[in-house]
Amino acid sequence: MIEGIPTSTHAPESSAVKYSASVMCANLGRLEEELEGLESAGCHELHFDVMDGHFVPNMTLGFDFIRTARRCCSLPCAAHLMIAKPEQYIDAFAKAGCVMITVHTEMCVHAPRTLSQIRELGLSPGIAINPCTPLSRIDYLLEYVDRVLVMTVDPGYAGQDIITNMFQKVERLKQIVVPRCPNVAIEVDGNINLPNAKRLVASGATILVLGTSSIFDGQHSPGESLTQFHRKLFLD
Ligand code: S6P
Ligand code: MG
Repeated sequence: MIEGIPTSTHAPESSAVKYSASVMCANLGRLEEELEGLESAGCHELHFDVMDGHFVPNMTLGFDFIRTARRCCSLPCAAHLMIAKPEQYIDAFAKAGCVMITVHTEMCVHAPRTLSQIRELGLSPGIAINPCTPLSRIDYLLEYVDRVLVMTVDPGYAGQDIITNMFQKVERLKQIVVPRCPNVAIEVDGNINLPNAKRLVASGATILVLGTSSIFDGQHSPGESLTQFHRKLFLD
């Protein structure tokens, strides 16, 4: 572990920025090795993208995969549900071992109820918002969540380019969140490479979802890539 990255067991709360590793971008043939390496390098949590082929045109990770992956390391698991009717699946994701569950505002007809459902299970609720959905859509939900996940690409796939006016969206969100709900984290997801991460952190992002643009490049070990990423983001 490199100096400067707090580990999950060494006061991650003191860190201004947390790293959430997007497991769908990992080399699944080496899952255990990659997740162990990320934990040793000081990664804060695992990010599981769950897609249903309805809300987004792709299908990905489900309960069984999460249950298996979480046994590879002791990092807390966050589910990013890109699915229709998320309220029907909260219990199942809790049972699979997710301690943070984020649902999309575009898919929540009764969002306060769904977010309370997550909270009542003793889990941490989050609300996600698509690039073209206005922030007003989540204004009345801030008191129900621990995090707002700002999609910086249209959800569905890894490896896309950031939608550049998302920098401004994150800045605006910070202006709303900080005076009202200072403990609500701002998470960004999609093409979080080093230059984009620098701008997004400066704009107010506090959780970075790291995928193919940073730690899962298919060449280097994700743990070593995280160490380098952190060093270049904060220490260089
Ligand atoms: C996209 C999904 C994301 C991606 C991640 C990929 O729908 O929610 O979590 O897995 O953003 O990272 P990258 O660096 O390939 O864009
Ligand atoms: Mg995601």
